[in-house]
Parts: sequence; structure tokens; C-alpha cells
Amino acid sequence: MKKTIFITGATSGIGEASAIKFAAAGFRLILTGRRADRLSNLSSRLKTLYQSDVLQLVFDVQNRKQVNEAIESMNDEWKQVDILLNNAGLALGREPFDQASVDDWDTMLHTNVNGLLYVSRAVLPLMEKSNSPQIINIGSIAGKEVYADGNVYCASKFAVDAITKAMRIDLLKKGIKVTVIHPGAVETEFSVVRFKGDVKKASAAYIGFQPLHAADVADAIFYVAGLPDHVCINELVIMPKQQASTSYFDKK
Ligand code: NDP
Ligand code: 8X3
Repeated sequence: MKKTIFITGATSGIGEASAIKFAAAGFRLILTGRRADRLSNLSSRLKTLYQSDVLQLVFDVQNRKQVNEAIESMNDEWKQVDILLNNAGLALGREPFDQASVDDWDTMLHTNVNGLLYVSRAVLPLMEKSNSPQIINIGSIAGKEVYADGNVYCASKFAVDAITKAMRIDLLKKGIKVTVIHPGAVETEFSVVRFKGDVKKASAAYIGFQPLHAADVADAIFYVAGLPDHVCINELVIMPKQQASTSYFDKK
């Protein structure tokens, strides 16, 4: 039987690139996000290119009721998940602690932390029948090192790191592998969202060095998902060659 991957944040960037990668390898896909039009377009592309079986679920990960209702609404044929890719997330703003927007803090914590928790709890029961269940969380280099003006985004990704470790311990007896992937700079919509549509500021984030492509991260996700069942990569940090840490770049 074909394996099924459940991807949050499949409408853009790393989630979308992962959907393409896993579709090409014959996986069944449950693709989720808030932008229904994007999910439909992606799903049509994957059906045309790879004859993929795709289910689209539209929900906001911050809303526990929406998450639970969307997952409960799935037909029985979709209620078996092998891989959960917790990828949906965002940064909002880049200001010092005393100036940053508290609303932005709420949104980052509600999305990157609560959202990941809600989706994981709702999907876990669907992983029980899998022969090789795995949860892959997308953290960030910002979850390994705090940088100036990164405050609560960094905190949310440190939380993803801690939650991953907790999941690995508590789900060990269920045979679920738990991995966190921490990317450095990846050129996606991420910076446009962070800088609230200011495309000039967003593109400045990638000037002078070659950032990762979303597909580079999708390749790493595919690698950790494809290992033999007895092998688990606990943590993988993937960086652009020209980025040594959150704040140290070799810009030309
Ligand atoms: P994008 O902005 O391109 O994609 C983010 C995805 O998350 C979108 O599909 C978006 O879907 C989804 N999302 C955001 N908020 C919500 C929400 N409330 N409910 C449901 N879905 C939501 O960014 P990336 O692909 O770069 O980011 C993916 C992950 O990678 C994030 O967790 C990010 O923190 C992390 N990351 C990114 C890095 C980078 O430099 N780009 C580096 C390290 C980690 P929609 O808007 O349709 O709901
Ligand atoms: C995104 C990487 O360094 O912009 O998680 O916070 S960074």
C-alpha cells in the first residue's frame, strides 16, 4: 500500500516543495493550509504530473476547533497517516524586545507552537496503523541560536526543538520516529510575510549570498523519511554554504 504524508503549510515554500517531492515518489498526500486556491492549484498539478492521490484540508493551525473538525471530516480511506510533516509556521516582524508587536508575538506562538501541538495531537491516532510512523517537525537555526531582534520567533522555534525532544521520549514506546529539521535561510515567502508585504525589505534578506531553495530542504526531509525503519535522524541542521550561524554570513 502507498504511504501517506500529511503536510501542514503546503501552499508555499518548503511545504509545497515537499508535496512535489513526495508526490513524485508515489506518496498519497494530505495537503493543508489556509489558502484554498493554492491548495487546489497544487493538487491539480500533482494529479496531472504524477497521478497523485491528494486530499486538501483548509484550516488555520491556530484554531484547535478547525484543526479537529478538518481532520475528523476525512473519509476512512484517508485516516491512516505514515508521516506527519509539521511545517506551517511564520515569523512576524524583526524588532527589539521592547518595540516588537505583542500581537505578532501572539500570532507566532499560536502558529508555530500551539498549531504544531494541535495538529500533532489530532493526527497521532491516525498513525497507529502505520508500519513506520514518523513525525518531522520544521524548526529553524533560530531554534538553536537567538539573534538580535529575533526574540519571540526564536523562542517559538526553541519550543519546537523542545517539543520534538519530548515527543521522541513520550512516543518511543509507540514506535514513532521523531525528527526535527533546522534550516538556515531559505528563500520563500517567509521574509515577505515577516516584513508584512514589504518586498524590498524581504529581498534584502537574501542579498550577497546564495540562500537555500525550498527544494533543498524538501530533499533533506525526503532523505530522513526514506531511511530504514530502525534508523532515526533525531536532528538535522541544513544551512546555505555562505551562512555559518544566524548572524554570520560570507556576503559578497
Ligand atoms: P512560507 O511563508 O513560504 O510558507 C509558510 C507556510 O505556512 C504556508 O504554506 C502557510 O500557508 C502556512 N501557514 C502559516 N500560518 C498558518 C496558519 N495559521 N495556519 C495554517 N497554515 C499556516 O515559508 P517557509 O516555507 O519558508 O516556512 C516553512 C517553515 O519553515 C516555517 O515553520 C518556518 O518557520 C520554517 N523556516 C523557514 C526558514 C526560511 O528562511 N524560510 C528557515 C528556517 C525555518 P497559508 O498562508 O496558506 O495558511
Ligand atoms: C528562519 C531563519 O534566521 O531568518 O527560521 O530566523 S531566520
